Amino acid sequence: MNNYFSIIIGTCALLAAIGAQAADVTIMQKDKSFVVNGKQVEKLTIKKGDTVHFKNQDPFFHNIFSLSELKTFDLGSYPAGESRSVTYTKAGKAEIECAIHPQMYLELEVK
Ligand SMILES: [Cu+2]
Repeated sequence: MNNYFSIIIGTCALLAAIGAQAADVTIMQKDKSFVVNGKQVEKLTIKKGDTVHFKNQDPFFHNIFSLSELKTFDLGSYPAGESRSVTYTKAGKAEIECAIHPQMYLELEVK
């Protein structure tokens, strides 16, 4: 009986550990720049499995795309208040850009 409970507890601990690894990272699009925790950023490091949410906080449209080999995507253009998300499942480096504002540029490192 003890072993049975050990297996259950062990499985729960393992699931909790897997769940804790993947996080949600919110990047604001504000004043035509990328902002994390109130600070303008041009570089950001996240963990493998993390989901990045790009939230438009400007009163105009933003776009999000990346041509990086790590993960190529174009999440389209979207208005104020909306957000788009992307999950990184592999480690590496990616460049994130906005097709509407060429000055918006973010170097993402996935560890
Ligand atoms: Cu933009």
